[in-house]
Amino acid sequence: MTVDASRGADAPPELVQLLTPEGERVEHPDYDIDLTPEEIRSLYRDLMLVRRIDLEAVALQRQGELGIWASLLGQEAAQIGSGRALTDSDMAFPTYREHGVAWCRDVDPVKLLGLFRGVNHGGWDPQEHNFHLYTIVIGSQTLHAVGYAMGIQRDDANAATIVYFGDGATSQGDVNESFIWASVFNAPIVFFCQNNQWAISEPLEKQTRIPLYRRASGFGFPGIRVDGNDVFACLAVTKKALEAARTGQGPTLIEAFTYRMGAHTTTDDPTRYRVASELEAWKLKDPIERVKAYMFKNELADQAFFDSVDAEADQLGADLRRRCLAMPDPEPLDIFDHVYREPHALIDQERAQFAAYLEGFRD
Ligand SMILES: Cc1ncc(C[n+]2csc(CCOP(=O)(O)OP(=O)(O)O)c2C)c(N)n1
Ligand SMILES: [Mg+2]
Repeated sequence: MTVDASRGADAPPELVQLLTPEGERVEHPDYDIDLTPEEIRSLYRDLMLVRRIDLEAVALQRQGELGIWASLLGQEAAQIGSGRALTDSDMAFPTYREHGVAWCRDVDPVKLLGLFRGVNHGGWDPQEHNFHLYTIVIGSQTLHAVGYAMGIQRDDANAATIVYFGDGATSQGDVNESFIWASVFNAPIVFFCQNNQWAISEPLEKQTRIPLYRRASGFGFPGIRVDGNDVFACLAVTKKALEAARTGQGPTLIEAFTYRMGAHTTTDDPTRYRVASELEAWKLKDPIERVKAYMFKNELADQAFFDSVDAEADQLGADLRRRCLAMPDPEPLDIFDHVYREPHALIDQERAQFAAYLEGFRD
């Protein structure tokens, strides 16, 4: 029997793209989007500002002001496109890299820095922003998100849940279990996998033999691969998947095909495990450059606009730095606060023990 390589698991992967790396607009029969010049300028501004937040954070870490930082460099379009697809009542569950989504949920970027500076445990109220705290334990947030989605399903809320995770996370049991629960309960959730090609030093080939988006069919829901460096396509695809979730059509897996242009975190040195030419090839697919090229070609903005965004980014970076350095160190005993919602006898005992220990340092 011969295998038809154009079908099934061997078929070449499809990719939804609305804007080429050269900045040419392309049509797609299922995922078109009509954006006004103002909306496009706004997306460009978002992309530029989150890249600046990220650059400033990397610099702060290098100068010893943050303990660690996980850069989003290269993943701006995946995050802004999906983040801007959310409505206020939708709920997002991030990993530790979703600074662009945090921006879309109106989380003050200095609050992200607090966690990486070690002065708080994630200093925003998830309910206020409909943006959960960062999760470091790979993939565990997918279970939290499915539970949340099943909750809003039972509340009959007109809302959806989106959960972010990486290519490496797809090998975790938690992620696979969450796919099963979401599928059989038809939960209103979008699984947004940013396939940035690497899980620290492990390449994608060590996670999967088939394109990740195709995994969804084995669980019984649709999967789609989108150009993760194309903000228009990420916006269009995520909007449609969220709407499907809100209208009772259940989960979707979106694989945003992108690239981690920086190190895994500031503790990592990617030159030890990947070749420089790979990064050079992806630089040509930069998520911001293509929007800029498209805007130039179609005269959607003049030089004064681009200059004003650069100036705003400069100001944001400087302001972030100043506010980061001004963050007070926490009181050591604060670590016992907010462990539980209510007072708890064991925590009270541990706090008292630690207070006595600290007393031992006084002269
Ligand atoms: C359960 C668990 N195992 C291992 C780790 C260590 N770890 C931190 S990040 C990471 C790689 C994650 O890769 P991926 O899911 O592709 O996300 P990315 O960092 O590329 O965004 C690993 C293994 C962890 N944090 N949690
Ligand atoms: Mg990855």
